[in-house]
Amino acid sequence: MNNWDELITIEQMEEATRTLLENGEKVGADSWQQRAKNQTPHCGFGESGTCCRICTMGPCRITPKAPRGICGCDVHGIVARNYLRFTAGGSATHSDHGREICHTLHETREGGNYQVKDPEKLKRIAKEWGVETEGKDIYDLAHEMAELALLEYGKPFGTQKFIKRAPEHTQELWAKADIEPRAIDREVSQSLHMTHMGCSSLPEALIRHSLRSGLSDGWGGSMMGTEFSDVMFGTPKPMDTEANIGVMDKDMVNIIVHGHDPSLSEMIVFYANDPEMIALAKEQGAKGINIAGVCCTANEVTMRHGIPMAGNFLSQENVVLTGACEAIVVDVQCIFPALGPLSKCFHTKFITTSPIAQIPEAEFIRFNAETAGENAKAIVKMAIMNFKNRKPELVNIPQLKTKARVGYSVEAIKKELDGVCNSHVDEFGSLKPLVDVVKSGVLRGAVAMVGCNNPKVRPDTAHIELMKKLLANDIIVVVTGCSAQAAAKAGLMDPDAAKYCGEGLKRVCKLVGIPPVLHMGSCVDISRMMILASDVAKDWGINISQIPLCGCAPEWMSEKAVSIGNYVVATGIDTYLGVDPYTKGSSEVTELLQGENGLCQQLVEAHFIVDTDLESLGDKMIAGIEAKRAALGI
Ligand code: BF8
Ligand code: SF4
Repeated sequence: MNNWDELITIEQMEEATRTLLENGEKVGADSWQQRAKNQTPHCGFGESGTCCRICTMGPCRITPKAPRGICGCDVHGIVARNYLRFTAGGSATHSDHGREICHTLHETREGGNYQVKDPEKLKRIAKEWGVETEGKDIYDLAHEMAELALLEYGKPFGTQKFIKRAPEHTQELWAKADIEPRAIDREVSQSLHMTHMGCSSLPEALIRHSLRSGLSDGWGGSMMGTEFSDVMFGTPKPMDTEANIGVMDKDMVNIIVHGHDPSLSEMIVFYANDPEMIALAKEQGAKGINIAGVCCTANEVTMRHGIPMAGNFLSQENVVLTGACEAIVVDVQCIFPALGPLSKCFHTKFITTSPIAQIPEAEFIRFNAETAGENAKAIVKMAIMNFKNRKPELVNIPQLKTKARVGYSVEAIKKELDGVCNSHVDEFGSLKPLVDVVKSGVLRGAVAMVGCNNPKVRPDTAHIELMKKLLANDIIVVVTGCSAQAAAKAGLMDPDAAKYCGEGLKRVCKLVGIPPVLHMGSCVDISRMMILASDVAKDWGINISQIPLCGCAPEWMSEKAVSIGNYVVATGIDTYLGVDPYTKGSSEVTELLQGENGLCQQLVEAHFIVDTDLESLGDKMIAGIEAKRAALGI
């Protein structure tokens, strides 16, 4: 058993994975570890961004002998076009998730499958948007707001409503740079238009639009996804839970929820607690029903219900390899197609639920708002009835488990601080105490650590090692996505982990009663981080770019992560990447994105820093934070 006082090490996690892979070998299962080997080395043109297949005169690949594509596009145009397309893929994906949430909001009914759980938050947003709330039925208001929110996707004129939340200076920068996000679908469509054969090949124009497309995600689609999820499912508050593969239970029916959209997982969680379902599970010989999550779905349900986190992106196969997973239920994004054939090697039911993510060798149960209750019940029942099909000789649940305190929405962070300092600025308290401890140097600054796993980086190592280094240097870490789960799996979300921190951070954690790594949610919830940064800047009276703060995605892999990177930089926050965004083939594009005086820096006062060396990435972050402090004279 793990000793709670110790962090779980990467080696322990790798050893657990090794035993799981052995389990897989017994039944002929494939694994990402093997497939990554088969795919190595990767295509050098793809990795440097210098292959264009936008039209069928190509594909054109740029070499010293062939410096231009057939149409005459040079390497810089090709790399920049690829970068914008990559960004647009991410903006579309996050924002479409947000759109689904807005549709679900439109389906809320008194006593229905979906309800308004945080009416105060809905009213606050309505006021912000200039919508009358007085005397209105809360569901009428929800439907009106849902329609307005859906219009944010395609309105013919104007810009995203939520950009008004940014400090004035930031808004001015966006206006001056002509990157204020307009309708979300417009920014995504324009990205495809600009990169169509025979349109833009000017790198500055393509990168500038990448920032705009990213902003339509972070301050548009993602922010609506977060805010209206809170309205329907509740705004997260601190609560205790557990993490790592040992949260699966050999005596229970294990249902794993995986994907991103909380509309599905909320319902599954609800029916897993239904006495009728629990009784059925007992009839089938199980002690009960155990729900655990993988990827951002895990983050959504852990933040609001304290559901344990079984793992992150590169541990999604591990949950099936335990031989104790009755069902893995997925909605959208980051789902390995490998789960189809893998689940067939075990008794696991692999259930897809969204027309957006349809996968071979899965059972498809179409989930929609009107029938959500029935759908969820059918899925839970299917898992229960599958318990008897387990093969006991294949059950192997590695006993790795940590404690984690989660649930740090911006509202919750303010409340926690207020509990200590009684500064009562608005109904939630204020960020002033946080500003004061940063000013005084008790905390040196903060890092927002986000993003995925990627086989190009030893899984979770970059997240965990960088966090440890930052914490030791009195830098507080806020996390989302798979980075959050990496932290939780290691034990860094246990409030006791404060003892690994520098003296200043240790004191703050003890005083406020928080862990040194704060779980802020899923990847769409990086919008929470944007609000936090904005509010800190306002409370401090400085610009976002002056705060001793940076973003970091050390193991990122997806298009969504690039979209995020664009809006975090566009918000004025330097962003450190541990994996290259396929731009190294162009010195010009590299300079525009990463130059200390490049285009991004000039337009939005922040830029990207790419370094695949872990130590040096960490050193650069710390140096960056110290430089911001020095510039402020603190
Ligand atoms: O949206 S961090 S692997 S799960 S893309 Fe995916 Fe990356 Fe995980 Fe969530 Ni985000
Ligand atoms: Fe080649 Fe130009 Fe066509 Fe791209 S758009 S494939 S560079 S001809």
